[in-house]
Amino acid sequence: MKARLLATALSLLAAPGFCSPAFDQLSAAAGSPAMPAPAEPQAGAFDQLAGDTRYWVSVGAEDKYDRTGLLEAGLDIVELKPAYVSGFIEKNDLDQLAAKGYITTTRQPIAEYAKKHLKDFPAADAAYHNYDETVAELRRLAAENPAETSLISLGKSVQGRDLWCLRVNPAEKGENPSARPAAFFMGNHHGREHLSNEVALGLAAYLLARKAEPEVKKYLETLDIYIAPLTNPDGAEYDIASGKYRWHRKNMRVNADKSFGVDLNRNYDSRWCSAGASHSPQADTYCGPAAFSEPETQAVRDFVTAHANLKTLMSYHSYSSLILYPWAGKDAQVENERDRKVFDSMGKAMGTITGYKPQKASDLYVAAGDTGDWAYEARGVFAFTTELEGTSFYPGAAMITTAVGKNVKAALYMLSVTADPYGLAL
Ligand code: 0X9
Ligand code: ZN
Repeated sequence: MKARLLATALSLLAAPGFCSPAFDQLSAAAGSPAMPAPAEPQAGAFDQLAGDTRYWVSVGAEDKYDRTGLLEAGLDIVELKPAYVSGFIEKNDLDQLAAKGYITTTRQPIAEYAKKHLKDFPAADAAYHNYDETVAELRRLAAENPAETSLISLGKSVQGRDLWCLRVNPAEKGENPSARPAAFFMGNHHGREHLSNEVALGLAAYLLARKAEPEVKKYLETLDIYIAPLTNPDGAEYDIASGKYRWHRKNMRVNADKSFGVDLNRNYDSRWCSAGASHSPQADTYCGPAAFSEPETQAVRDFVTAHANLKTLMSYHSYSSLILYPWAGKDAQVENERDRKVFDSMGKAMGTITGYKPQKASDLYVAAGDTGDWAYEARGVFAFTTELEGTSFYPGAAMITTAVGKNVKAALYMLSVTADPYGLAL
């Protein structure tokens, strides 16, 4: 692996845009004196990151196997290019990367990175909904559409916030069972992915504003629709609590080593922590002490388990413009041919509608314990992950309208096949 990654790093250096730290790091890997340790984050202007020991790095990675290994080494992959990836990593894990054969081409304390990428919340991004505003919007939608909706809590977060879910079904309310085929849309499982909350909220608003139009009316008359926009409320709130973003991905569990946060999308009981996740509590890809150790994943598990009528699921994330489907946790396609046809066909259709690229999740990297793998494995649900568009977790308010527009169309497609997904495999 070392030789391969070294070749990757050399090719990176030939590319424009790579500066001297990359060269220094490569020299260090080849046996020259090590690059001096970067300055620690400065206190002051970036107090929201005080004590945050993560670095923004770029690391040579040629394929999904390299990327999977990097996730296991604690790298939180945020951006992906053919020859390298970029993302956040704890200083302790960064210090181990060279010994594991990885070549780091850029490295920057998160506070330095933040200086170039920071946007305030909510001043510049007031259109985004924080927790209270999300709850208020869900309550408004429920109050204005009492005949069609009910509001349920899927459970509570580590810090005691409710995971609210709007049920759209005129025939049954609250926890009442329904024989109708069900679809579940969830957002913001990762704290900093605020656009995913907006897409789920936008979908709820769209369906109710157009409840009298023939297509939506048909879904309201035949389906059981659930929308939970904020499924990691503590993480999303922490990300914005200081008024400046913190790039916070995980929930707010206080770990055994006093670090905080478990990656909810590595905490499901499907090949838990077997690939693409870290056992190190400080890592952004920390899978937790056990599968389903977290109340937020327990809540999703209990909801999915209690609703045998569930046929389809969409978990919104950001960013990369992708439509992902199982398997994520192993380097294999779904074994059952009919199921595979359904996944392929739905993925293609939603890819065409959104312009996002459909692929099996493990083609990006192998990462076990995500929502989709578990929901499909445990309950046969056709479960997808959408990585919304953009080039940042904080793409600005203008992107809400475009992302909601195309993803509502894809959601309508998902609803159109929820009654009979296997109709796609005939
Ligand atoms: O890594 C994740 O949890 C998801 N990407 S994100 O940037 N939103 O964190 C992708 C999950 C899909 N699973 C795999 N690609 N294996
Ligand atoms: Zn995510």
